[in-house]
Amino acid sequence: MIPLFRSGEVAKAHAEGGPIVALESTIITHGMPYPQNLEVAHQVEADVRGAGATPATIAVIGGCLHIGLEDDQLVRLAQATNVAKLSRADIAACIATNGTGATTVAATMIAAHLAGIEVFATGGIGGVHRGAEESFDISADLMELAQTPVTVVAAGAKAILDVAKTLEVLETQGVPVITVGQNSFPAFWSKTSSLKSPLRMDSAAQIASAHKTRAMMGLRGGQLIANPIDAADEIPAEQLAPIIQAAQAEADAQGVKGKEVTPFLLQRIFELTEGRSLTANIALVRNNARFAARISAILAIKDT
Ligand code: PSU
Ligand code: MN
Repeated sequence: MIPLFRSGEVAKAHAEGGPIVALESTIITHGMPYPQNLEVAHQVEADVRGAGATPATIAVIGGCLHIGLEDDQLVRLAQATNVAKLSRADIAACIATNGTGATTVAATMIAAHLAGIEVFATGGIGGVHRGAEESFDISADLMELAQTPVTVVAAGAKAILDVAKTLEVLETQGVPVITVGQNSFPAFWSKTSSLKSPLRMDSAAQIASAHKTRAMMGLRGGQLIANPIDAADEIPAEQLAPIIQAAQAEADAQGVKGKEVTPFLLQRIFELTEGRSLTANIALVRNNARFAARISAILAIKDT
C-alpha cells in the first residue's frame, strides 16, 4: 500500500464526496521566497474554501504522500531549504527512501489522481524551454497532462518558456488547451500573448462538462485550463520580454541546467522586476484557485 495520508478536512470532504482542489507544493518551496510563500499558501487555501471547496496541498513528507497538509506541516515545508523537487521520475523513489519533497505539476497530478481528486490549481505549468532544440529541456508536466485525468487550472505556460513550442507539444500529445473567456493564450504574468488559444470556453460548467465527456469517451489524460490573470494585476508582455531575455542569458552564461532552470529564472525575474513578478504571480495563483474550486463544485454534483 502507498502511505497516503489525508488531512482532517480533506478526509472529511472525501468521505462526503464534496469538492476538493489539489494544490502543488513546488511553488511554495522553489517558486517563491519565504515568508511570502507561506502567506500565499495560506491565502490560496482560504480562497479555495471561500469558493466552496476543500484545498488539498500535496507533498511527500518523511516518505508519506500527504493529500492536504496540517498547518504545522505547511509551515515547516515553507521554511525548509534543500527540499527535493519531485516530478514523475522521482516521486516513488522519494517515498521509498523516506524522503521529503515538494510536488511539481506532474507529481501533483499523479498524487491527486491516486486520491480521487479531479481538479488542480497552480500558477503556470512547465513546458518547452527556450533553446530546447539544444538542451532537450521539456517539462514532464506536458507528458503528464497527456496521461493523467486531472483538469489543471493555470495562467497559461510560464512566459520564460518557448510558449509556441509548448502549445505544439500539447497538441501532439492530445491535451486540450482551453482558455477562459478570451481568444488569446495568456502568458502567465501577462493577460495576453501573440498566440491564439487552441480552444476557448466561457464558463466553469462547460469545462466540467468537457472533463466528464473525455472520461466517458475513454480519452486518456487531463485538460489544461488557461485562466488569464486580471488586467489590473498583469505585467504587460512587452515590459517583461527584455527582462526574461536577460534572465535566460544569465542562466545560459552560468550553465544552469535541468531542474534548476525554472527556479533560477523565477528568482532572477523577481529581482529584475523589483518584486512585481511575485505580486502578479500571487494574484494569478489566487485567481486560479477560485476558478478551480468552481469547476470542482460542479463536478461534485453527481448525475442522478
Ligand atoms: N508555477 C509557478 N511557480 C513554480 C512552478 C509553477 O508559478 O514554481 C513549478 C511547478 O511545480 C512546475 C515546475 O511543475 O515549476 C516546472 O518545473 P520544470 O520546468 O523543471 O519541469
Ligand atoms: Mn526542465
